[in-house]
Amino acid sequence: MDRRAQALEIARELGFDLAGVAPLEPPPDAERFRAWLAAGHGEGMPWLTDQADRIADPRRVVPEGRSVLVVGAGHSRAAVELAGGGRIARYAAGRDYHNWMSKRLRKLARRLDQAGFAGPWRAIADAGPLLERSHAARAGLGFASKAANLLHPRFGPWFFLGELILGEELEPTEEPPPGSCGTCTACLDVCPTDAIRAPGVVHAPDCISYLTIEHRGAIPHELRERMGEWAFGCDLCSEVCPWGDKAPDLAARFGTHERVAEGDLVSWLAPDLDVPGAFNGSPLQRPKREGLARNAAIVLGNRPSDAGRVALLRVLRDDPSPVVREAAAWGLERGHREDAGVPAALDAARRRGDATPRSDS
Ligand code: B12
Ligand code: SF4
Ligand code: SF4
Repeated sequence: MDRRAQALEIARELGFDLAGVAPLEPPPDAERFRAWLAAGHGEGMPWLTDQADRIADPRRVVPEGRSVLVVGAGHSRAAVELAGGGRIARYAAGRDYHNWMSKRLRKLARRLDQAGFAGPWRAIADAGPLLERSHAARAGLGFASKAANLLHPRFGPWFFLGELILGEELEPTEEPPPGSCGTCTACLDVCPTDAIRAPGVVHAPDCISYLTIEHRGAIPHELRERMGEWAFGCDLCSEVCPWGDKAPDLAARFGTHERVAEGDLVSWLAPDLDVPGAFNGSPLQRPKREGLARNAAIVLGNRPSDAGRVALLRVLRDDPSPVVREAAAWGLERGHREDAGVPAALDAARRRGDATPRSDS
């Protein structure tokens, strides 16, 4: 067996569904990435701009590196809805894939080391300075799509990526699996915020995934109704993609976190919600308490209920965060304008200055 086949076999033994090799050199889409940043599509994520040179040329990250072993792990499962309403992205329903991926990449490095492959062993899973989809396409894990997601004939868009940088020059994998979007435009048509500006080009500041996970402070008013039921992430452009129709059910792989299985959006509004404790091991920790409560207030406005109204009124009066109080005012205005007690509470909030957008906390 040649060296590349041996390395890929070890990756599959460790439970990765997909594996391939790309050379450690500027990824095919490096210039596209720079143009994307220059056009403001990455606004709000300074870590991308700050590391742009390293991302566009990963030899700056690991000068002794020679190859990138790219792996993929499927996470397809049925849609996830919280009790009482509110949706979260399927990838976030269970255990945090970053931990899953990082642990296995470390194991992979150990196994390759034992098998005599040369380091350095730099593992990357999402947060590292690498244009993952582009290296993954080069390594044969899938093909680029109009939604920007990398698609695979078996998993559609429903798979995560991770990488291990080796010090050994392995023969790159051949071409990506065949496939293309063809004339389909379903993802462009379904995106509620028109964030997919052109095929393959997502304007992150308008993407619900960015707004609900990465964005700090108030969410722009004009995008709130369009968030609909999405309280964390968004799967719409993946759900409509015909390439994902036959993906296997892998719900058991990452499981379902108990706060997702049993909790509801109203519980996200508790002023003393201990997010690291309540969402231990879950990706839902990322927006912190303020972000989760802000998202919940907006979704409860879009999908009104009695329990939501009571919780929003309490938040408007008492919540320590001005961002959350303002989101509660918006939610009440949108979903409960005429309901008993709401106009008076909104008047009082306006007098205090709580019903105007704030991004300062
Ligand atoms: C920043 C980021 C985001 C931002 C910006 C998204 C974006 N489209 O750039 C936000 C917060 C919005 C986001 C959202 C999501 N993300 Co994200 N994100 C990243 C991150 C950290 C960097 C991406 C980046 O550099 N973007 C810059 C652009 C230029 O690069 P790119 O989109 O990767 O480039 C490809 C396309 O643009 C395409 N392309 C460019 N031009 C053109 C033109 C044509 C004609 C075509 C066909 C294609 C094409 O080619 C490139 C290579 O494939 C990566 C991890 C990483 N380190 O790479 C994860 C990553 C891309 N995200 C991922 C996921 C799962 C998501 C969500 C599905 C999560 C969710 N359910 O809420 C959504 C999907 C939104 C979408 N349609 O892209 C996965 C994607 C897996 C896959 N199979 O593709 C990644 C790889 C994380 C991981 N390790 O698994 N994400
Ligand atoms: S994740 Fe949602 S908001 Fe973002 S591009 Fe896809 S459909 Fe649009
Ligand atoms: S929904 Fe259609 S256009 Fe969008 S990524 Fe999937 S195949 Fe391509």
